[in-house]
Amino acid sequence: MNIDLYPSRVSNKATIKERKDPIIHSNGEGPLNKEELTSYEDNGYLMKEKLFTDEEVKLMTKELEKTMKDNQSKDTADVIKEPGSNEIRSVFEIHKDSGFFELLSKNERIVKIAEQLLGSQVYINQSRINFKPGFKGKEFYWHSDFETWHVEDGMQHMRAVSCSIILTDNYEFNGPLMLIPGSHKWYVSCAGSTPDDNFKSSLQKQEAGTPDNESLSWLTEQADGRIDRATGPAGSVLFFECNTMHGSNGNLSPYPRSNVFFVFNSIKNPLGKPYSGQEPRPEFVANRERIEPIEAVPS
Ligand code: 6CS
Ligand code: FE
Repeated sequence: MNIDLYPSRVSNKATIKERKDPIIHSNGEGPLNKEELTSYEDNGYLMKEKLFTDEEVKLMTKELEKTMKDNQSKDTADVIKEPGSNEIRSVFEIHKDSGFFELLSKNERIVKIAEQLLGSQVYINQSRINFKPGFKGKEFYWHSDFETWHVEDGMQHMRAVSCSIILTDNYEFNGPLMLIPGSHKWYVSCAGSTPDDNFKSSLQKQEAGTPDNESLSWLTEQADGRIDRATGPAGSVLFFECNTMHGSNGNLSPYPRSNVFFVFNSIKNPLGKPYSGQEPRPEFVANRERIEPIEAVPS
């Protein structure tokens, strides 16, 4: 097993450690300019407004609705329902649909930025659509994706980036992603342990691997009390570093907050044995089989 640089869920006390990996793994060449790279380095995320046109968003929305309809009556592990309702919360592994979303996951406008940030060729570690329907879309509690991908999927280094394509306008009031700027520079080693088959509940409501109040308060203090919200029009794209602390409130508005997430991982950082010592999570949530580098498709 690779050396565990980021132990977590190994004691009943949370601790905060410094990040060991670089944030930007390349010499900076690529589509993002200097101030965008600096903003990503400092905050741990970057919003690219309207990276996709309204025409393209219309196509994506049509595919989103089709995906929702096709999965509504499915009772499979990769279709997650909202707690307490039959509303779809997430559909995973949409990049393997050999159709619209597979092509979108290879779009050069997002792949080239991922390669610039990760300093290598990339592959999709995980993909999903989070629907967050109006009225029924529940919260995603604060967490670092990397903490889960490290402990439960054996991702050794912080060398992955989530690319969230906004499909329906993300307003202040329909449960936008919230991020603690600068939180990616620290690693919260969470208290507690990992229940067996944790993914069967954590994708609906994450408990294990969530930071304690003291650590969260400390992270927001380092950010001078700032908590940012990733609002923006459909077609915008949020890139957020794998270790940036984020979460989102429930959606009490009539307006859905649907985003497509492609998690790009460096081909130099393939998943190994879970550091929890448990069985690996299933393929739909942690891709181990298809890790050939993406050939970006011009668009
Ligand atoms: O466990 C995971 O991989 C998923 N859980 C959350 C809350 N965010 C990342 C990912 O979708
Ligand atoms: Fe997450």
